[in-house]
Amino acid sequence: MTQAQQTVKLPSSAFTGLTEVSEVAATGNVLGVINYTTECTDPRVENGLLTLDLHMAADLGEAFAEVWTTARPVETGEHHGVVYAHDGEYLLVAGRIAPTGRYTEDTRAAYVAALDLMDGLGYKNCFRMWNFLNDINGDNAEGLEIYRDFCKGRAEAFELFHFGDKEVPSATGIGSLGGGIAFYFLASRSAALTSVENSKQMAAYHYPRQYGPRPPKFARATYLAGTHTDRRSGQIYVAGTASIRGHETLHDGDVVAQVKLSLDNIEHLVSDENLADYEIVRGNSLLDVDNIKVYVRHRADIPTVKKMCEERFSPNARIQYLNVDVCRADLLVEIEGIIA
Ligand code: 3EB
Repeated sequence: MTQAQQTVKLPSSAFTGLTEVSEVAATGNVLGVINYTTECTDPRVENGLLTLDLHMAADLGEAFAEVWTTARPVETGEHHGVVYAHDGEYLLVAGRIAPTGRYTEDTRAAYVAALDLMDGLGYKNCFRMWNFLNDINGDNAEGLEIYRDFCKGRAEAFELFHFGDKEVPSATGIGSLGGGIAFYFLASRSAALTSVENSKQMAAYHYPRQYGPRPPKFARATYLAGTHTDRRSGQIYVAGTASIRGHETLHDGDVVAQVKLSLDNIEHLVSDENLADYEIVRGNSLLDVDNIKVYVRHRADIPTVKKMCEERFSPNARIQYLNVDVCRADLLVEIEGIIA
C-alpha cells in the first residue's frame, strides 16, 4: 500500500545586505526581493526579480533585503496594479497604495486585485501577509486613525472574497516611514494550512468596537504542513505579536514589560499546550524561531529590546530591529518570526 504523502518544498527567506541581493540570486531561483530601505516605491520587476522597496530604515546603514528563494523556476507578472512572482507551488504578490486622505477604498481595491490573482492563478492558500502603513497612528482626512481606515478596507475585501475569519492568514500590520501603504502576501497552491490562535489572546477578528469600525483580520500564526499527514514537520509563520492579553494592551509606557509579554505570547503560541487544539505537537520553543523582525517605536529603546530578545531567542537566529510606529498608540514593540 502506498501512503499519500507529498513533501512540499517551502520557500525560504534570508536577510542580506542590499548590495548582496545579486549574489543570492545567482545561487538559486528568487521569488522576490523585499528591500527594507530608505524609500518606498511601487513594486516592480527589476532584472527579472519581483522587487518591493519599503521605507523602513532611517539610513542605508540599517537597510537590509529579505530574499525569498525557491527550488523551482519563477515567472513574474502584473495584475491590476499588483506585481507577482510564482513557481507553480508558491506565489508572492506585492502592492502599494499611494498616500491619500482615506485608505478604505484603495485598500479594498488593492487587496481585491491580489486575492483575485490568487484565485485566478490557483494559489488559494494565502498563509502570510505583511502591511506597512506610513503615519499608522495619524488621522486620515476624516479623523479616523490610518490603521483603522486600513482595517476597514481589508475587512471589506475579505468579505467580498467570502474569507471566513478562521481562514485568515497570519499578518503584520506596522508603521513605516513613508510611501502610503505597501504590502506583500505569500500563498501556496497545495500546502495544507491551519490558522492558529493564541489561547491567551482574543482573536484579533473578535476585537471589540473600541479599536475601530472593523476589527483587524489576521491569525496569530499560520501552520503550513510539510506533508499531508505529518504534523511535526512544516513551517509556522508567527504574526506580529505585541503586549496584548485578551484584547487589551498591557504595560503602557513600560518597554521592558511589553517586550517580556510579547515574547511570552510567542512562547505560548508555539508551545505544544497551545498547538494541541490544532493537533500540532512539535516541542517548539522560542529557540526555534528564526527570521525575526522586531519593530520598536522609540529608537532609544532598541538596546534594551535587543538585549532581551538575545536572551530568549537562539544565538543563531537572524534578527532585524526596525524603528517604526506600531498599530496601537500604546504599543512600544511588535515581534514576528518563522519556525522552519
Ligand atoms: C495585535 O495583536 C497587534 O493588523 O495585520 C499584529 C499583527 C497587529 C498584525 C494587522 C496587527 C496586525 O493586535 C497588532
